[in-house]
Amino acid sequence: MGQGSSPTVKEFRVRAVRAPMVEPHRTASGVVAESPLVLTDITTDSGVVGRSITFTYTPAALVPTATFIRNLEPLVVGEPLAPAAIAGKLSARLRLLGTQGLVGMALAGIDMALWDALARTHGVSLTGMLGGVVRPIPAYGAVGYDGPDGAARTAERLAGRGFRGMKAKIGYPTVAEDVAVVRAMRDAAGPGVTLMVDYNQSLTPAEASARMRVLDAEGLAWVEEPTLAHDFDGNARVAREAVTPVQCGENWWGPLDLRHAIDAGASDLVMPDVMKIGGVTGWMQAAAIAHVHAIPVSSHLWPEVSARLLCCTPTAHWLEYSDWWNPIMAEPLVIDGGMTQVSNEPGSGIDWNESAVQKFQI
Ligand code: SMN
Ligand code: MG
Repeated sequence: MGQGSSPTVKEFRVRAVRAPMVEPHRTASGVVAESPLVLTDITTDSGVVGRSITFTYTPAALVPTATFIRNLEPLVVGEPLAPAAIAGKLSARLRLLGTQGLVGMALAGIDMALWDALARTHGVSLTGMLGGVVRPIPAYGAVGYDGPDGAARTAERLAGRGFRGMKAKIGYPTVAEDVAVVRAMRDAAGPGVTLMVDYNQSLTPAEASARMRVLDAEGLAWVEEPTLAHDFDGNARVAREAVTPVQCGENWWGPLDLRHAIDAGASDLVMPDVMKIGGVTGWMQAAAIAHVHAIPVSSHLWPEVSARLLCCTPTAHWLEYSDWWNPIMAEPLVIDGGMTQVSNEPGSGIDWNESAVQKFQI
């Protein structure tokens, strides 16, 4: 790259891995027992490599997503390393097909790898590349759908590691069981720990409102996805009737979904997922919309990238901590005293543990 000239995109390397999870993650809407991941490495003509993770939830979507990312390579190779411009070009080219689902995931995988490459090209962290300053963000841990005893065990472990927030999966057959889990978590975590709950879209709006009349007494920081993620009217009804703030976002496809949800009053808080919201480019647009509405923004999975993005998010709230992908990471995100510890190392924090990647590659 000569002075004044910018690098261009040279090539993609796309690999599919199935990373095992130490413990399956249970929710009211199913179990996640492993992480099917597409790892994308994009090399520039100056030899810099940017990397990203695409999480396909089910192994059935793994190879199709990897193939689709590979198929987009010819549209990106030779382009200047300008992630927002490339995102605009790709979404325009795919407008007739649509940019949700696997298409959106593939686009986000490319976008995140391009931003990583751009930050590394300039020798700055992703936060610095976006004009922010790296700082600690409060992180919460996950309590699975494991009943009161399981919730207590996990809550005690998380509190022992210094987490000051934790979120339980609920949606048991009765609200009394939901309450029992919250209380078990509180007793085990001790005083001063912020508690959240997540229904994973398992209730109807009417059921959710009825359960919230009971759960509102528990002092929760939020109730997540009480009903279907795209039933904005339904979530708005729950949000109107409940005292506990409603939190949604992990299933919104792009900043437009976030706008529609906010317009509908469907979510008091928002937690976009950096992949489904459209990569770093989509996240920054979503963060701006949330900012002008004064809505707190938390993250969903992607702890390394999200820790850096939340530093550039004016209404940053909580980082969702998850260690699911640690086995394939060279330097998994560090949490200290319940806060993210991010260095100023160039990029978005994604580097592979190559021997693990090769072991789990399919
Ligand atoms: C979740 C995320 C990914 C898989 C299962 C469940 C969850 C969360 O809703 O909030 O982390
Ligand atoms: Mg959730």
